[in-house]
This record gives sequence, C-alpha cells and structure tokens, in this order.
Amino acid sequence: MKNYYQPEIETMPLAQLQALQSERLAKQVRFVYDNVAFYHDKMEEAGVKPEDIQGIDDLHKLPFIDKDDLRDQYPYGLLAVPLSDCVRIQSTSGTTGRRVVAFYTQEDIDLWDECCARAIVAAGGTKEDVCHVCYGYGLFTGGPGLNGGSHKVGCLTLPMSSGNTERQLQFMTDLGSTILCCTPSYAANLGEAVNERGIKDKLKLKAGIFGAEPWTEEMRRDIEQSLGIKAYDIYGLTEISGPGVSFECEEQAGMHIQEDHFIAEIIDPKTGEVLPEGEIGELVFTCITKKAFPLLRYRTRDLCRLTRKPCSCGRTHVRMLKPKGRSDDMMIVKGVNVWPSQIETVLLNQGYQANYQIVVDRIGNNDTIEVQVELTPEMAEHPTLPIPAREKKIVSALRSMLGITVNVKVVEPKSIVRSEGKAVRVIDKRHLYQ
Ligand code: DLL
Repeated sequence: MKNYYQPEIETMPLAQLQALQSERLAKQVRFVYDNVAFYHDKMEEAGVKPEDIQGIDDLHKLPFIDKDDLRDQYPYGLLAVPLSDCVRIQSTSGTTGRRVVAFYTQEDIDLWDECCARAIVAAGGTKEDVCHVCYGYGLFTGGPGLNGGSHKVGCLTLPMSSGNTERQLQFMTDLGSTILCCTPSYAANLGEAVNERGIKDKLKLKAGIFGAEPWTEEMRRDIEQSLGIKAYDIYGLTEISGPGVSFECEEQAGMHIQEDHFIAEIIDPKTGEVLPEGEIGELVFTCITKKAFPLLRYRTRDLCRLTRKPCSCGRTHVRMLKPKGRSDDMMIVKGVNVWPSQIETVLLNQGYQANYQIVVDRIGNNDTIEVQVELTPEMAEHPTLPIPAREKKIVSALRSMLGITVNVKVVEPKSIVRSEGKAVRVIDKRHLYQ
C-alpha cells in the first residue's frame, strides 16, 4: 500500500464492489420505505415495493427526488431515524424557500469523516501533516467535513475557518501547514497574498484540496504555481453529506466517487433516462450507508460525465469529470449558492417589477455580483425615495437573503435590454465551466 491509510475498499475489484453496493442498496431501500412516510408513499405511487429492488440493476425502478421534495419536506419529513439519534445538522447556504437541512447520526458523521480522510490521503496526506482548513465552519459542510477527515488521518488540524488572510498566512508560516483546504478562489487569493509579501520560501505547503465551486484547469495551474503545491479537486453537496463524495487522486484526472457509500448515475435531465457511461448528463446519487438523511436517486442538477477507465492510482471507484454546468440556474458566487429567484423575490418584495439583470464577474480572484433593476414607471414619476437610498435598501435585503454583498444599480425604466425570447437574467462573465 502506497499510502499510510487507504482502505482496501477503494481498490476492491469492480464485481465485488458492485455486489457490496447491491446488498447495501436492497437493505437501504427497505429501511427507508419502512421509516420515511414520504418514500413509502412515493414508491407506492410509482408501483415499486422494496422487494423489487434486489440490487443495482433495479435502481432505475425507484422514483427520483429533487430539491423541491427536500424543500417540501423541510425540516423533518425525510428523517429516517428518531431525532434523538441525530447528533448534528448542516445546511446549504440558500435561504428562504431553498434551505436544505441535513441530519447526521454519529455513524453518518463517521462515514463522512472517512470520505474526507480518504480525500486527504489521496492528496498525499499522512499523520505527519499539518492540515490547514480554511473552508467556512458552521452550517456549511466544508470546514467540519475536512476537519473530521484530517483528525481521522491523524494530521495536526488547524481549524482556521475562512477569511482574515493575515492570520491565515501567519499560522501557515509559523506552524508549517503542509496541506491547505479551502475554495479554489480563496486559494488563489492566498497565492496572490503570498507572492505580494514575498514569503513563498517560508511555506511548507505541498498540497491543496479545493472544491465547493467550479474551477478551471487554468486556475489549477495558477494556484499550483503561486503556492508551490499540487492542487486536488474535491466535490460534494450538503444533501449527500458534504465534501468527500468524490475527490481526485495523484492523477488529477477526475474525482473518484466513494462508491461503497454512494451510487452514482448519469441521466438525461429532460427525460430522466439513464445514460451510458461516458455521456454528459445530470448526476444522481443514492446513499446506501447513511442513516439519518439517506437520499435515494437524488438529482444534483450538476452536469458531468463518468468514466470507469482504469486509474493508475489503483482505485477502482468510478471517476466523475469536472462538472460542466448545471441543469438549473444556481450560481456559486463568493462560495455561496445563489438562485436568481432569490434576488427576484427581494426586488418584487420592494415593489419593483421583474425587469432586472444580474451580472457576475471575477476581478482578480474575487467574484463580483451586480444587480441592475429598473424603477417602475410609477416610481420614476412619483419618487418617494432618492436612488442611493433605494439601492442601499436592496443591498441590505439581499445581504440578509444571500449572506453576501451585492452591488445594486437602480436604473431608469426601460433601460435594460428586453429580449425577444426568454429573458436573459444572468450574465456570468467568469466562464467557470469548461
Ligand atoms: O459545496 C460541499 C463542499 C465543501 C464540497 C467543500 C467541496 C469542498 P453545497 O454548499 O451544498 O456543498 O454545494 C454543493 O457545489 O452541487 C456543485 O454544484 C458545487 N460544487 C461542489 N464541489 C464542486 C467542485 C458543498 N469540486 C454544490 N467543482 C454542488 C464544481 C462543485 N462544483
């Protein structure tokens, strides 16, 4: 074994892995059918009984679930164990109408830690490492996930959380951080700060584990150069546990999905038909080991491709290639999930009409987001508030809705270009999906 810690399950022959998945799936479907009224009813509606699901070849018989189901069942509708068996919640960044709260038993936390530990090991981590975690801590899964994984590997863990670049750099140099975990955009910021201060030779960093948002190969090269490290991609989502659902190995050629815990499918987002390996479509996950919040056939809206080509690292788990986009309109801005509908809600609540445009860009390594909204003819004719006061009011409501600062420009009626077909609400100049 090359690494200090790599469970044999990661290199298990495919047939054996699939047999294990089948066994776990059949058990999980029965468990969920018996314990979650929502699934029970949904399976009944689809005419599927737990005994119809004997293994992975039967997976396609189960109905899909999506974010709307999660929203409708908020907060406890999908819980499969008594609340008293849960020890933690985590939540996505979306607020009103979009909040997802995921529950964890101690066993769920253990398996999540395990997945993040595997990611750290795949990036070369051992108990000799100093793992610097500057993903956000709290409801966001980034900090707690990598923190748990780092403990499990036995690294010295620095629970830095995000922000405060000076302090990050000080700890990094004083304590000799060797593995950096954060979003790729923050890694790029840190790289810039390191070079501005001329302290690159004081760093002991060797690897970075970056995810939670799309990033390009160009960005990878920049980060690797500015910090003098190898940069690894990591993927995950709150609904399925958090980071570590998949991660890159030293090949840096797609992220191995932790198939002993999650079954991945690629479907046509329009028809729901399962697509053959290699085709681009929407990624769907089924959790076969989680207990508190075990989603079956959950539609992620992330568009990507899977490959089973053998990987030189020896892992047999399928790889997902970098997501190519989303089948909904969610954007990730400054690390936060943002839906245009949230912005629209704020604007309409303040009496504006749906004549607005959202412009997202990246200046240096920082995302910017601007909302332009037209005054209604009534507002223009009978002004009750000066424009700067209007803008301030929208900025403040958007900050409490999204948790980030948005630049707002209130413009004259009819000054935003009307489109002849679908309104173009979002202009994303970052081109993060390749
Ligand atoms: O972003 C979990 C995470 C934390 C992953 C830290 C990696 C590292 P959510 O906030 O629920 O969870 O957002 C999930 O983020 O559906 C993707 O659209 C996007 N995403 C996550 N990782 C990647 C990645 C966390 N490596 C949503 N590349 C997902 C591209 C990513 N997109």
